[in-house]
Amino acid sequence: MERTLLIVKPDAVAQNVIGEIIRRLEEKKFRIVNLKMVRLSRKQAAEFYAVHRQRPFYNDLLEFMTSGPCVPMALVRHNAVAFLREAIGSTNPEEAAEGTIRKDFATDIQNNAVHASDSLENAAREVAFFFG
Ligand code: 3AN
Repeated sequence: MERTLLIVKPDAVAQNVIGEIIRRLEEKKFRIVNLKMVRLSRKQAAEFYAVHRQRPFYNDLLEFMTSGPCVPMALVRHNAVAFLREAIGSTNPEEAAEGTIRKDFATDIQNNAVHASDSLENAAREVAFFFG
């Protein structure tokens, strides 16, 4: 079993689809082992996305991620990291597969509804970031 992190981002919270996203994950056999609603501070968002600090979209990303509450959750499943990345779809919703969360709920490449850890190593770091 693996543990990974999903964040329902502020755009999806504003669309009232927290429950629908959770329903889809539970249907795919992810077990929620931790969950909360938080409004990230600028400092927290900067730390979480530090890997992107040289990218041109970094400032906009921090603005977006601090624009409203988000819902991080720790999920457990066999092969959780890869399965979750598949379930959310491509970063750019125009490239996301049918039936993925981003295909259905993302607005654009920045306002893309959810975050999911991209490796087991990052999953451990990101789960610890929110849940200690
Ligand atoms: P993913 O979330 O699919 O792992 P990353 O890690 O490359 O994608 O990007 C982190 C976040 O940064 C994305 N979820 C998105 O909100 C934002 N982002 C990524 N690429 C772009 C881009 N080209 N323009 C604007 N925002 C972007």
